[in-house]
Amino acid sequence: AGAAEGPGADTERLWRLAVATLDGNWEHDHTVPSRTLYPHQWSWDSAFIAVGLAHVRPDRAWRELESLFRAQWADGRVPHIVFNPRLPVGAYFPGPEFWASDRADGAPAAATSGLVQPPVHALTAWLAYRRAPSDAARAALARLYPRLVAQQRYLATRRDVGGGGLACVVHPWESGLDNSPAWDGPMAAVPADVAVMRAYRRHDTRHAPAAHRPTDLDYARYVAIVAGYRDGGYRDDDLGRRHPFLVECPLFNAAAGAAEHALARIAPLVGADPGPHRERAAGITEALVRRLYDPRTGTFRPRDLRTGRLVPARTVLGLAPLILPDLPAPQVAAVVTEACSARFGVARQMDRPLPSYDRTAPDFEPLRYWRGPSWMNINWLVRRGLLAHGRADLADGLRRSMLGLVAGAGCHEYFHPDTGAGLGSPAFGWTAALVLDLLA
Ligand code: 9WN
Repeated sequence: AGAAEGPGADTERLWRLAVATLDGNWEHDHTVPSRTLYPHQWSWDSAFIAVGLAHVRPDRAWRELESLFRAQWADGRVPHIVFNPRLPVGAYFPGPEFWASDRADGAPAAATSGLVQPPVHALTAWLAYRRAPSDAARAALARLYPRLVAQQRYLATRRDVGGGGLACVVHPWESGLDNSPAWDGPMAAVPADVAVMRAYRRHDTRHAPAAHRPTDLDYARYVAIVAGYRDGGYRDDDLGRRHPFLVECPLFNAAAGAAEHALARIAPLVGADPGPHRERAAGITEALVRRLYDPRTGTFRPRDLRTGRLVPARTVLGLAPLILPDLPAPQVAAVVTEACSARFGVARQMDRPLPSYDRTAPDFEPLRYWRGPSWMNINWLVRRGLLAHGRADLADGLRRSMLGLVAGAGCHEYFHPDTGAGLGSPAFGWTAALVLDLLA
């Protein structure tokens, strides 16, 4: 699309569309991912959105992050949803009454979920600051710093269920890639009753076709896992013995590693010592390679802690370790090979967008959410990884592909991986934000 050619009418049009989308989704102190599908505040959405806001409304970038971190729990966890009390019951399922955070120890005053999402916040806070440095931005960074450190500490201590130096996710929602084929194996072991699920009313399928969303069986399991965790007070002790879903995810842990690298950059600005962050970053990279890299296939894959095995599915999660600047050369080469293979098709000149799943797999589903469609946040992370490892040529191909998607379909939530057609929410926060970052 013309937007890829640099400044011009199309660039101007995309810029205005993205700014209008972010403005339309702004809600008193945060940005909703989507007015229809996700009308509350989501954790990693806010992180990506802050990057885009830094280009146009820097004060809002800090309000976005600070409102999220105000809902941080006493143990350091940053909840994946902060509920807006102004919305009616039923605005989203599962809503605050289901999560019942008010009955859990250490929960904040606001109603929240009890799960987390990939910790991309330190990275995006750093990028937002670099984009628009000011005294106010530095003061916001100084307020956020101890909270970002606490977020990392929670993951490194309470969530290292495997004991090998990586954090585990306790629910597919925590991965951010809810129904990725990566979770099929671990999810199959979760007992769930679809009939019980049907007693609830799903909210998502009122706003998007059911064929583009997770299935009822997925939802039955999502709800069952939350119910168990909630009934245990969202406590993390003894998870290995009692929790049905425990997985070490390469994207989640790459985000945690990138967070330590970012904190090492932030620390001197706020009068803190970067040394411990550098050490922890190195530890995470080493653990990722040791625990999640499979030399036989040359891929990073999630480890199911219940079986001890790496999951077989080759998903876009496996490309995420590229965001680690200290990823060793053999693993960089392997991930680039995987990215450029027929499975994912990254190239200088891309003929189709980057899919969320191996497009050669027999169960590749081009319409169903994280089982095939292309997503802007993942594209953005992979692009950053390619830039970090000297592959500006491939990063540029990805950038043009991303801009082409939005030029053709608008700020959709996800895109058909063959046709580029827009799917899910048509006015999606992080798509708008990350397009601004590409255009700036
Ligand atoms: C559950 C908000 C969120 C994203 C996730 C995406 C989707 C929620 C849902 O929407 O998840 O958290 O209801 O499907 O999978 O990555 O943060 O945009």
